[in-house]
Formats: sequence, structure tokens, C-alpha cells
Amino acid sequence: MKEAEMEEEEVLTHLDEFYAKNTSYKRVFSSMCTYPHPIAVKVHHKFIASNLGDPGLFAGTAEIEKRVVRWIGTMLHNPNATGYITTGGTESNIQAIRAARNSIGAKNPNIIVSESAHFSFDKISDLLQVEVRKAELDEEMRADISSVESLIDSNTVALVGIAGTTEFGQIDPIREMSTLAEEHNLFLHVDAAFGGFVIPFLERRYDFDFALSGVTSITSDPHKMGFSTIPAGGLLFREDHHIHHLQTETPYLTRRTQHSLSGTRSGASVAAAYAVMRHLGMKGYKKIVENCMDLTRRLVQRAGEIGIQPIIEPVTNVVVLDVPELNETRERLHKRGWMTSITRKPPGLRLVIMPHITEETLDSFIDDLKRVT
Ligand code: 0PR
Repeated sequence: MKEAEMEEEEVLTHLDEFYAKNTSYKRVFSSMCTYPHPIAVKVHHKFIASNLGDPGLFAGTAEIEKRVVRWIGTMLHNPNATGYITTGGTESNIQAIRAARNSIGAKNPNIIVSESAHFSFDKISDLLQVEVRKAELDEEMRADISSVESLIDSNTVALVGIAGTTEFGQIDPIREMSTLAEEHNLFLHVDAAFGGFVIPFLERRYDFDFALSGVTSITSDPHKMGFSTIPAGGLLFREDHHIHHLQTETPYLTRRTQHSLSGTRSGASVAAAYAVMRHLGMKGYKKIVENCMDLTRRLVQRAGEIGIQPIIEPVTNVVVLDVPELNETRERLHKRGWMTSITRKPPGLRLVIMPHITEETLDSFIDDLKRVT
């Protein structure tokens, strides 16, 4: 830090230079985050000093957190679920697997995810010293249930199903996984970090949540399709006793125990998540998802018109296109200001149709895609 002071105005102007280097979301197809809803921004600011690491000091914010958990639980068919608002999908996944590992206590524990699992599971493997086994995918990029079953052994502590995969937006066969988990007495964690605020609002019904009796825990993030501020991830357990496996004594705090991974943690984004949920309601979210899905279908149709097909028929608002010369095409799109990403296997141009994408943006993207392919 420099010795000399700097006037507030000068600091702000100085920071504007950095701010200007950030990408606005307008032409971003590579992100699972979006602009937070204006009400979330306002409320985030108001609750900026809240620390849920010491909930006794911030009793009001702690009450809000309980409500957010209850509402996410209700969306996921279990209003009595217990949990907390994490920093995001990574923390939720870590904590869910930690609870599973601690509750079963195998000597060399392993978990089974699919090849399309988010890289947070590689972090989990390292952090928790749990072997992460990867099941094969079927043609539709879903976990192949027979491959999942073949990987189970006496050291398996959990199965993981993904509802809204990072790369393809696909939904694993969670019903079959639930049956398998019950047969083998295993924990079943559902990673719906992205899909949690999408799947309940789709026209087609999918079984993926606590309505299935084998589902033990779910990740569902307000800071992705929940339109809230960062950091806000949801971690929910079916029953109270599951979360007890995460308990740490905190003798000198206002509460005696803690279940979160971080100590000091933001109450601002929790209050913000509550505000958006309260404001939009189920109807508001449904409208947002319907709009994203309309645009998703439009993208597939318009791409088809220029001879480009999706690798799978989109299930959620993620489209992966089979484009010629993938890396070069992506580079050319980038030069025209488009941020896209790619899938690993099979390789394709990955586009996430978040709420910041408009029909106009989509059409001009297709025009550019036509030009560069
Ligand atoms: N589980 C799934 C299914 C995910 O898609 C993600 C993140 C996570 C867990 C981890 O969530 P956190 O990042 O909240 O810890 N999916 C996006 C991804 O890795 C996250 C993302 C968001 C990436 C915005 C880029 C970006 O600009 O692609």
C-alpha cells in the first residue's frame, strides 16, 4: 500500500479504469451468471455489513436465510429441508460430499459422478481425499445408469446426479439414481447449481429433486439463474441429521455450533436472494425461464437455417452447436465481441442463454456465426 492518501473522487476515477476493462454481459454466452436483478443490488447494499458467520449479531439476516432455505426447499418439494446459503455451487458440493463421507465413514471412500460433472468434484477429490469415479455418458450426454451401477462398491459413500450439466445443460436420470441409492443405502447428492432455478419452470416435468425419496441433498444457486448477487449458492439436505455431520463447535460465538465451510460470510447476498425471490415469485421466475427457453429454441432454429445443428436437443437453456473448425470459429466470434465457450467431449460451441440475452442479440450473433463459418 502507498504511504500517501488519495481523495475519494480520485480513487473512484482510478477504479473506473479497471471497471472499463470488464466485459458487460450483453454479448456473453459463456457464463452461467447474469446481471443481478435491481432489487437484489439495492438490498445487497443495505445488508452489506451483515456477517452470517456470527448470526446472533445479525438475527434479522439469519431469519432471512432460514426463509430463503425454506423457499428453495419448497421449489424442490421439501419445505422442511435444512441447509444454508453458501458461496456457490463449489462450496455446496464440497459440503454435501463432506456430509456423506462423514456420515458413512468408509475407510477409502469413493463417490460416483458422471463424466460431465463440474470441476468442483476434482477439487473435492483433493480436499476430502475421496476417490471420484466417473461414470460414462449415454448418447444424450446423461450419466449412463448401468455404468454408474458398475462403479459402486463397498467403499462408495455417495452418488451424484447433475440436474443441468455445466457443458450441455442436460439432466441425469435422477429417478433411476434415486432407486439405486436406496437399494445400496447411499447418499444421493443432486448438483442443480444451474438447473435448480430452471427445471421447476420448464414445460416438461423432470424428476430431479426431493420428490424422489432417494435424494439426500441438493445444490441450487441463486447467483446463477436465481438472478441474485454473488455469492449465493444453496445447499439443502432432506433431513436435519444430514447437516449435523458438518457441525463444528464455536464456543465463543453467539451460537455454539456452525455448519458452514466459511466462518465470516456475507449476509448481503442472502438478503438479496430473498428480495428477488419475494419480488419475482414463482410466476416471475417462470416468465424468465420461458423467455430463455424461447430464445434457446430460436437459436437452434436459426442455426439450423444456416446448416448448423446442436449436438443434443437442448433440455435447458444451454445450446452446444456442432460448428466447423471449432477453435477458429470461436476465435473469429471473439474478434466480433462474442464470448463463447467449448465443450470437451464431444467438442462443440457452447452457448448459455442467460436472461441478459435478447432476441436482437441472438439474431446478430447468428448473423456473425453465418459470416465466420
Ligand atoms: N455445479 C455445476 C453444475 C456448475 O455448472 C457450476 C458452475 C458449479 C457446480 C460450481 O458453481 P460455482 O462456480 O458457483 O462454485 N458452473 C459455471 C462454470 O463453471 C460457473 C460459471 C459462471 C463460469 C460464470 C463462468 C462464468 O462466467 O462454467
